[in-house]
Amino acid sequence: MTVTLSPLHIDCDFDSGNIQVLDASNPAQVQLAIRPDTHSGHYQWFHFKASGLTPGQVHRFSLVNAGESSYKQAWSGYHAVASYDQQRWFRVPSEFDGKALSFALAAEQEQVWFAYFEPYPRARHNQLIERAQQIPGVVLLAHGRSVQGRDIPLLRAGDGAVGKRKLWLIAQQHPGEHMAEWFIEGLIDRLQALDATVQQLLSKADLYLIPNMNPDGAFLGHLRTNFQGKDLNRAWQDASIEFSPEVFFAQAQMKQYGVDAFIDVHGDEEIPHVFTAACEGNPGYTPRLAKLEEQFRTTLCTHTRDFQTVHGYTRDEPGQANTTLACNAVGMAYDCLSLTLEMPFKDHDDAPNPHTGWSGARSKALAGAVLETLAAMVDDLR
Ligand code: GEM
Ligand code: ZN
Repeated sequence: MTVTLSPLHIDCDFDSGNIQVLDASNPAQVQLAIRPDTHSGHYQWFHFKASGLTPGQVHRFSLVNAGESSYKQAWSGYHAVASYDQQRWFRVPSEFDGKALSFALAAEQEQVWFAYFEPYPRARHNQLIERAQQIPGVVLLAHGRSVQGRDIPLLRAGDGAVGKRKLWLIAQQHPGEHMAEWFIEGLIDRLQALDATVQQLLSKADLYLIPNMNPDGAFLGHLRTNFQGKDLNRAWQDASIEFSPEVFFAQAQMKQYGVDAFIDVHGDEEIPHVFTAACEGNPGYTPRLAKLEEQFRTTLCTHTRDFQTVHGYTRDEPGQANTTLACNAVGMAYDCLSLTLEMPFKDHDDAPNPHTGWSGARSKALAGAVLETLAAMVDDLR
């Protein structure tokens, strides 16, 4: 008796959804493509729902244009994430043949979500901002507006008293790097716990947090750019209300309140490790800043196995930094410790977790270690 399987229904009409259905007629081999960012050629982020699965049946999905994506070399060693409930995400063995990224799932339920990384939903962002404002000492200091008019909250933990250090953490300039807002959620969880380390840190410093710098891109399922097609992490020398209001807002707030340390939270497509990039290529870079960067890295290593200093980006040559990047622009403007913190889309191979790879939960835990690190070095920042 031949069993005819009905075609699957593929949907992405939701927050951070991104897929293009090429041919879903064969439920055993579904042909898909990733859609580029609006007004930009960048693409790599995908997120879609497949329904009509047959439990027990192996369904195979191919992203046929992966070989032309923004970071095509990053697909080797990468495994897609899946979830039956949008809460618990797990890795699905994937393979890249130079053109398509394919993954197969022996369905356990009739519907499943797939994504490039565990998505951070806008609804969860809204709840996070509400929850944060219930924490004693945390205020919504200001809010900017994205190109499409979405809210960009700036939170401050601390009273802003004169003499306190101003520590800034911004996240998800690159909208597909959802691990970044998971990180900020972990940081806010620690503020809510208000343990001794956090109390000690907040007695000397205020934290300025922008949990999502690019809400339009995140909602639209972009990898890299805002609604105008602008890479916000290349907009820090020429930000404008029209093309990059998100950066324009952040810079205005930094100018108003000052900056004593800055961490720009990102995700990296290719390197299977957690690492930082710093300001060694900035004009005016000093041994003081070099020492602070090294102190941050070595201290963070003592607080978590999910960080390392061997793998990362090539260091910039002296005076050769691209100062359109947030890390370099802020480090130069405020002569302060300034870092890009990178978490992997794959796994942190020094402490791998094959079931989840890098995940939202691990991003959250890393934030706690970063808070411990900032508390340990707050007296040395100036
Ligand atoms: C990166 S930051 C690149 C920093 N490079 C060096 N050599 N310091 C970007 O914006 O390209 C951050 C990211 O995309 O995650
Ligand atoms: Zn990035």
